[in-house]
This record gives sequence, structure tokens and C-alpha cells, in this order.
Amino acid sequence: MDTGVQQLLVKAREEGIDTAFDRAIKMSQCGFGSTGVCCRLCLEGPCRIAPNGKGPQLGVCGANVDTIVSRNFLNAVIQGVSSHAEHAREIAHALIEIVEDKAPYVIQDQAKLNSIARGLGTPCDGKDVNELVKEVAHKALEDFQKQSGTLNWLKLHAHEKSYKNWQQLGLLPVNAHLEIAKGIARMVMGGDADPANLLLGTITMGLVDGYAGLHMSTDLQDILFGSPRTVKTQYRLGVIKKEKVNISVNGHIPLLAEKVVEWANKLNEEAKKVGAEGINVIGVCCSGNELLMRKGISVATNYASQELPIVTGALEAMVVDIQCIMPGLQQVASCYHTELITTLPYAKISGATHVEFTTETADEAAKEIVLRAIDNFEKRDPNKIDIPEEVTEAYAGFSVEQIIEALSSVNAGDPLKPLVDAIAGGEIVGAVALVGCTNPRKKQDKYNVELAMELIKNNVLVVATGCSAHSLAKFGLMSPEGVKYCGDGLRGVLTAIGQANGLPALPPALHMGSCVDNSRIADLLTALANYLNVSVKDLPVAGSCPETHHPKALAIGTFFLANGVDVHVGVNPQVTGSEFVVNVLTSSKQDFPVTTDGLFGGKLIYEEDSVKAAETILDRIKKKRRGLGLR
Ligand code: BF8
Ligand code: SF4
Repeated sequence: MDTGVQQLLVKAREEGIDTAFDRAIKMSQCGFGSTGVCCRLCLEGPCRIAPNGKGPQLGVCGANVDTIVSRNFLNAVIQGVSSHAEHAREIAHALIEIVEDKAPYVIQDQAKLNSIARGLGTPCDGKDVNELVKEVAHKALEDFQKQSGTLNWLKLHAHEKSYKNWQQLGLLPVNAHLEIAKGIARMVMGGDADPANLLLGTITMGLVDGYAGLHMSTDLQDILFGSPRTVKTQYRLGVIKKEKVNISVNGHIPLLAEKVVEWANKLNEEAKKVGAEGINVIGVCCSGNELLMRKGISVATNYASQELPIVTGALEAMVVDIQCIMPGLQQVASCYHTELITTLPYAKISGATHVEFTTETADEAAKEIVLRAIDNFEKRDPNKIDIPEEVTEAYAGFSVEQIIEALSSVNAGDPLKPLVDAIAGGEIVGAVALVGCTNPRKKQDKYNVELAMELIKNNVLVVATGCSAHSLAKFGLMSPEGVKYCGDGLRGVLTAIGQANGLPALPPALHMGSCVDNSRIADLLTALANYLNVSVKDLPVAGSCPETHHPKALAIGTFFLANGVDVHVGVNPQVTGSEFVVNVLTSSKQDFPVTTDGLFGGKLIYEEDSVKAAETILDRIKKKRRGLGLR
């Protein structure tokens, strides 16, 4: 239990303030929506298909339950894909403004720039940084414009065997915007009415998500802000400091968050003029992850409890950009001195202050935001201040580059060998990526942590991103002491690698970043598959999102399914109304004619109980081990 969250939930209730957890209790769930059988795509409806055959079995237009459920699933995935694709496109566009001297940022990682440029087939020799950045950024923007071929970023990162499979099935995306538009066009009333075809279209959207969303965002952000390296940091609500001006950043695209940190440093002395000891920037959700990975900024909490930093009564400003920002933040902020500041013209919240952020005016906007926070310090109500004390130490910053470097301390000439040997020898049974969200309908962190504990006990290495990573960090699984929860084999390997790198041990859960950084996990899998000369689908690995809430998580899951990685969700994915869709996504290949397992090698696992989910995941991992000839 996150005691800080509990403490502030009690405080909020005593003060008559509703949070997402209260709203979740009051909101009943509709049985039709929960199973995906409700269609409101046109004004002949809404139509809903009655369960158990008792009542209407077709919509007014004649759409059956399989078509309706597949269309709704595609709809959800498109929402996730468009979020990630917009994220990537904004960074690409910012890079062009930067090298044209229109935006005040400095390119930080030339080595990554060179490696991405080479991968894209762009010669580096004789070019200055600006020229090369511009070429890479234009290659990125091509992935939103080209009318034939496939995504540059897919060719850059996809495993050869997966690529061939998608090519044969005719699933390769052409450009991100085209596929998003086509996906919506096939989903509308009177469009695609073949559920199998709709689900294959969803796989194409997953590829757009993975390559033109996740991978492109990570690559370009690393070029701009630097590739992460190991950092030590603190977690939990205790990172809010009573004596300081506290600013929390919440959202996803680090262009704003990085500037807020820069201006907080520059204006630190100004804070002292109002009686504060300085300025403290803290992270929430994925903006928190981005700053944590590159700057070691501490993290207060994750998605479901994002309103609670305000309830401490000591938060001067909450600055947000886009995605996973609860509109309810403003109701809570209005009960305190906290100023909620929106920044993007297409993501405003009524009642909040709006300070427009563009890359060209990044300095002016960030300066104004920090000055507003400083002004708010004196508006605190001392009677309302209550900050939970607890903090937990954690390590983060495990980019693929950093993991390889850590492994190089064990075997400089062949860094992947120690990891592969440990997998082959059974000390490490497999690896699971614990990714995604927290959800106010679930007990926050419980399912993420329970699943991780169960896996590491069984010698499964955990890597984590997004809000799941926050859960694991808060409960000590991102610190070397966490190895006490591991099985003997995993503990031995983590201790040996950690000690070769000057730590008592590597943490049992490696923090690999924000949700777009699931690309880093995909890169690690591709590297392992190449090393072993197998497909990604053959590896003894899986992905899991025990506390899913956002359609982005479904898009990321679809990307991993397309790569042949099993994906577990712990929250109802709202497809259970169609036996056909359930079979395609969750059946094993021998049990049903067309399945994602048969076509790609990975299937969806829906299980709310984390212990049972771990058992199923372990069974699948062991099956994949046997496929590789391992015990
Ligand atoms: O992109 S993990 S709750 S904050 S959707 Fe949202 Fe889920 Fe958190 Fe980050 Ni990802
Ligand atoms: Fe009803 Fe068909 Fe319209 Fe959906 S598209 S609301 S099923 S008539």
C-alpha cells in the first residue's frame, strides 16, 4: 500500500473533495459497453447487441456483434496510435525548428544522432550536426507523408523475420497519417464489416504505433535530450518539500517539462525572495518518467492518484501538456492555492490557467510558468498543508545503451553473452515487460507489484515503463535491495552484474522509461533475437499491463502482439461480447483457424488475478523455452 496515497485520500475525503477513486466508486459500469457490443457510430443507433441471443442480434444497419466489437477495438487502438504519432511528429518538427535557430534547445547526443542517421541510410561524413539533424527529422516527417513503400522507422527497427511476415500478410503501413485516416474510414458506418479484416487492420495500426510513435519519439528525444544513463532518485509523495516552491509536471512530451526544469534552476534565487528555500520540480506520470530517466528528477506518483500532490496543500503549480491528464485536476486545484496550468492549444481545461507553449516561445512560456509558481507560494493555507513523509530510493535510466554498457563490465567483447548464457542455463527463466497504467477502479499499484513479485520469485527478469514502473519503484523493486524477493538464479545473475558495475546488485526491475520507451524494450528483444538467430516470437518473454486504463496501452499491446510477444492485460479489454474476437486474440493457434498466436506467435491474456496471470505467463514462457530447445 502506498501509505502517502492513503493518507491524502483520507485528507481529501475529510475536506469534502472527490478524487478519481471516489468517482470510480460512484460510476456504475454498463454491461453493453463493458463487453464492446454497444455501437454509436451513426444516428440510426445507438445499437446494442443482446447477450445470450435473447434480443436483437443485429444493429439497424445489419452489423453483427463480431463487426461491432472489432470496430470498437480498432477505434480504441487508433486513439492510442494517434497520441503516440502526434508525440513523435511534434519532436521531429521541433528538431527542424531547433536547427533553423527558431527554438532554444541544444542537441545533446551526437552519438545517437549518428547511429540513427546510419540506420536510416543517411551518410554522416562531412556533415555538421545541424545538417544531419535536419536530414533525420525530414526522414521522420516522410513517415507522415509518403504515399508508397513503408515507414522509414519500421525499416530502421523491425526484426527482419517479423518484417517479412507482415509483408506477406499485406500489413505494412505506408505512412502514419494515411493509416490513421484509413483506419477511421474502415471503422465508420458502412465501412469494413469483416471482423477478421478489421482485426488485421488493427495490427497495422499497432505497427504505426510501434514505429512512427514509440520508436520515433524515443530516438528523436534521445538525440535532443540525451540517451538515459543510470540515475538514482526518489519516489512517493514525500518528494514534495514543505520549504520549497513545488512544481509538478504531468503529461508526456518532454519539450515543455525539460524547459520547466531549466527555468526552475535559473529562477531558484527568485524563490528565496518569497521565503522559500528554492524550487523543487517533481514528476507525475510519463513526463515524470522522461525527466527521471535523463535528469534523475524525483517522482511523486502515477496516473490514478495524480490529483493527490495538490491535496498536500504545498503544490504551487501543476503544469500539464497532453495525454492522461484528468480534467478533474481543476476541481481539486480550485480547493487549494495550486494553479493548474495547461500549455497546448489543443488540450485546455476550463477553469485552468493557460500559458501557451510553443517550441519557438519555450523560454518565455517556461519562465512565466515558474514565476507564477513562485508567486503562488505566499498564497498557501498553512492549515491545509500535510505532506506524507515517506520516500523510496530507486534506480532508473536503463536505456538499451546503458544495459549493454553494464553487461560489458562482465564481458567486454560479447556483452549479450552473460545474459543469453543465464537464460540458456535457466538462472533467468525469461523476461517480462511490466508496462502501462494504474486505474482508479483498481487498488493502485497492487496488481503491478503482485505480478512483479510473483515473476521475480520465479526467476523472471522484469523490465518496466510508464506508470507500472512507478508502482514497482515505490515498493523497492527498483533498488538493489529488491533482489531479496528474487529466486536464487535471478538474484545471482543480478548480483554479479551489479557488482561488476559498482552496485550491490542490479535492481530486479529495470526502469526503461516512459510509455513511448517501450521501444527500448522492443530494441532489446530484437538484439537478443539477432544474437540467437531466431525470431522475436521465439524468445521466452512476454508483456503485461495489469492495471490498464488508456487506449494507448491497447495500441502498445497490439504492437507487441504483431511482434509475436504475448500480452497480458489485467483489466477487461471490452471485447468479450464477441466470441470470434476473443478467439482471434486469445486462443492458441491449434484451437482456432485464425489467431494472432498462429499469425504472429503472440496472444492476448486477460486475467485480473495477478498470481494466476503470472502462472499463465510462466507457462507460455516455458513453452517458448522448449521451442528453443531449453529446459
Ligand atoms: O503513457 S502508463 S496511465 S501516463 S497511458 Fe497514461 Fe498509462 Fe500512465 Fe503515460 Ni502510458
Ligand atoms: Fe447501429 Fe449500424 Fe449505426 Fe452502429 S453503424 S449505430 S450498428 S446502425
